[in-house]
Amino acid sequence: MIDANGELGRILEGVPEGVSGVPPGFDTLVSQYRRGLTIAVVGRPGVGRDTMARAVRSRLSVAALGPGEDASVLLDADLWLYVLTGVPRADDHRLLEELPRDRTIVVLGKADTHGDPETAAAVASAAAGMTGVPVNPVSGLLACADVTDDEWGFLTGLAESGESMPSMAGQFLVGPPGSRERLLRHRLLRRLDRFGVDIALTCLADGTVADVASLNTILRAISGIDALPSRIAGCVAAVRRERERDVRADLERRAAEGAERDIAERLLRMPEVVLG
Ligand SMILES: Nc1nc2c(ncn2[C@@H]2O[C@H](COP(=O)(O)OP(=O)(O)OP(=O)(O)O)[C@@H](O)[C@H]2O)c(=O)[nH]1
Ligand SMILES: [Mg+2]
Repeated sequence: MIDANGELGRILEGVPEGVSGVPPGFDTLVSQYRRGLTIAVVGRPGVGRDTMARAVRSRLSVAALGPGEDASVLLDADLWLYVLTGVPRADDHRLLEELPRDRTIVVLGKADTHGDPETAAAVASAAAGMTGVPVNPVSGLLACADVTDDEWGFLTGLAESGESMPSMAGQFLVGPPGSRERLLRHRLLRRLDRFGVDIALTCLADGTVADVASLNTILRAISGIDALPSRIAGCVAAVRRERERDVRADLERRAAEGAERDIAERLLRMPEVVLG
């Protein structure tokens, strides 16, 4: 632990009082320590990692790296968001074991595909039992659905004509091939999937939503994404410890290399830096 009131702590936290500011050459160390939190979204291929990364970026305003990133960039993340789509398989257990437990959040992604929130919660709870960590059901798709005015107008028309979501999603795809109607139905299925369209039509039919903004609010609430900030907050202390370890390693390297030995050694010698 680095004592926030000691010289190094003050430099890192940007409290110049009592110290002469960031020593020359040490500004990258400080900016590395203070950089925003980055979450790497990981899991088996096809589980919805890209969509989940988009949801975290757009809904939680936290930097999220998707599967397209370089392995080395992913390794630099502060936290890992591990996406399951059911109870964990052998591959999931193996991948999870490689991640630091105190900086990994596990979610049941594509939670909407379980048909109803109770079933998704039951699967998440079974997955939690098998992994030994909490598992939140989250639908990345619904979290960042953002129904457009165009889609809203179309959905309103469907609800007015008494249409509901068929049990087989394919049966929703009616209309002449290439027509606007068929195109919009296709787009809605791709962007909201069966459960999202069902929710939209149900809410329109029973008058729960009066405009597109309230529909988007409901979709976001159902998505489960808003349970993640408290899970992230629960990992912040571990992230801080990891960054402090990085600071120590950087100072030790500088002291060994000699270029900034004096100041690096001084900062390392401070009693506030507890070894180990
Ligand atoms: N219903 C539903 N579908 C989803 C969700 N998230 C992703 N999908 C769909 O799952 C498919 C794969 O999504 P991606 O986000 O690309 O998943 P990925 O893990 O990056 O997969 P690859 O790119 O195939 O490796 C797409 O068709 C998405 O629309 C979700 O929360 N709910
Ligand atoms: Mg993808």
